[in-house]
Amino acid sequence: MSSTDTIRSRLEALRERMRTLGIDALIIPRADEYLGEYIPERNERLLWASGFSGSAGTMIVLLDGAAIFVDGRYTVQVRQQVSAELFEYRHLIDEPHADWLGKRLGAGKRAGFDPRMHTLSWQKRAQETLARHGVELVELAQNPVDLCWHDRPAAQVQQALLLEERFTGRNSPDKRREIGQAIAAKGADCALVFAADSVAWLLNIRGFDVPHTPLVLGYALLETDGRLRFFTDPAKIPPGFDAHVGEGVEVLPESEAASALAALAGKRVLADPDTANAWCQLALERAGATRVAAPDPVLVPKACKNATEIACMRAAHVRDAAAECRFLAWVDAEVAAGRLHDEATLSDTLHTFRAQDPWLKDLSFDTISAAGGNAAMCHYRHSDEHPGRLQRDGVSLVDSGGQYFDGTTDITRTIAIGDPGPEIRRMATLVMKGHIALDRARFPRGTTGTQLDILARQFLWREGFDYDHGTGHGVGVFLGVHEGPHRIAKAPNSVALQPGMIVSNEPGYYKEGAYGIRIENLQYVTSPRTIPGGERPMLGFEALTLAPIDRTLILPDLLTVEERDQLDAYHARVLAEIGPHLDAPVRDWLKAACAPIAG
Ligand SMILES: [Mn+2]
Repeated sequence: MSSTDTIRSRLEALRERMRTLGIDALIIPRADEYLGEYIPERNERLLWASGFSGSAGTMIVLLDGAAIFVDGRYTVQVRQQVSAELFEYRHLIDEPHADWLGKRLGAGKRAGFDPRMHTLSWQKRAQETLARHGVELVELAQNPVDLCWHDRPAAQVQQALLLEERFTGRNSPDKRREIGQAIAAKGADCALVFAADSVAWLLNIRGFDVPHTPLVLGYALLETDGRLRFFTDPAKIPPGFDAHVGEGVEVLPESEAASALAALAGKRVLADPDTANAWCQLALERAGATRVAAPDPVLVPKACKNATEIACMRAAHVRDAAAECRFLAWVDAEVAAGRLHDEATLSDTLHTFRAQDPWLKDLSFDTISAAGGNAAMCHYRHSDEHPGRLQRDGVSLVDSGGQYFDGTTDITRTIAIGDPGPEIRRMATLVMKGHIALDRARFPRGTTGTQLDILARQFLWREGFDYDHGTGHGVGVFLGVHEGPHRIAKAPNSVALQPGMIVSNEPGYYKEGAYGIRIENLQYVTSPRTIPGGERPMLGFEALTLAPIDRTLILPDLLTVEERDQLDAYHARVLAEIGPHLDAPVRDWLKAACAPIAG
């Protein structure tokens, strides 16, 4: 059976269910009941029903057709993976799917959705939009995909890791007490801690349930006194867990969550409508509990890393940088020898260098290895069958990271292949200037990433250029490579940057069809310091990522003396800290790569 036939028969099976349920449309998002960035294979419902494997998208099954909504990153991919015979392609951002659906169905029709797969905020918005067209949004008790998916993979059951205090710096009872107090301060009796990485932080555990992020899937109810009920598969809980988390933690199967939520009648329960699924919050409402809508109380404390966590991140970054240096030296040598490898070989070779570290658990995301014009696509993923090949006199972009037991890394380097010429060098220098300006920023308490974003873009803006992605995202410690609540971006964000927060610094420039440039380091916010001669203490950044930035891409004349000094000082630090971890040939390469910029 061709894949179009497979999908056609799956759609027919879904339509059969829809008729039984009396619904005219079924909404299937690329999300699962835990609403995280990565989802296990058995929860890839959108992939099963459409063939689309991208990380964002929504499909709608109608009785007489189907549509798939993806954003600009996936307009090419969706046409390759999803049959045009069975689906119409729609733009997720330009044409919000609820509005499209309302128009398409018209008054009196019913659209079904699984409230476990959406946030409460999504549900409220969709309901409002559909109501304008007279369409009813109908909650489904069971997911039609699950009912039709007969060879669905079984759940992975691997025991969780108990992270010792030498990695976390704080025990679980201490964290739970602090968050409990924050919950009480919001006037709530308890909180639904829904995000799996928040639960992982609270309990000092990590798991194997999804690729790239070490999560134990599940969610929790936390009381103001620090008592916690964790709803997950108890088979994942290892011996020693009780002693590890201290008193007051109960592990229950997820099937018990419904009755636990129903028992909260009359209580005030804090929940984050933007991150927790609608199912949990609707269950609270129906039980007669009062929802206190507020951001996940774990987010800010988790984002502000303590001294132990920073020390662990530093250690992981030194080893990761050594692997990156071996890789960069290898690329240089191969290109010099006339061997222009393909994107997949670069990605695999870098993985091999990282995997020499016994503390590597996984990559922190699928490596972006993009040669030539492919790098102009910010979220490019090379194909293993037909990878692009390095092109002489251009650049190659490699964005990658590792999940080590002591830390998470995320680094992008843009590598000159031969002589990239004056245009690429000029654009790389403008990107570099922005990266340096953000790196050396000083700012008072209360400053947000939104306010700092222009530092990284100013040189591009001045010359009439920009890039269409954020400048920096938060990063966890052996946890999510993308975490909030802070970020550095044009979009308004009201969370101030606080000491210990880790954030990426990744300006770029992309010329469609031609080339792409991005320079990314992770850095953390340093404690307030009094500036000699100044009045007020200022926060700043310190780089965690320690790998050379390709100096052959930089036009020294476009740098100020301060910028040159800053780059030279960074490279001197890279050489001093990473050099001792490398053997002779790579160390010699690093010495040359870290030499001061010729003035
Ligand atoms: Mn990043």
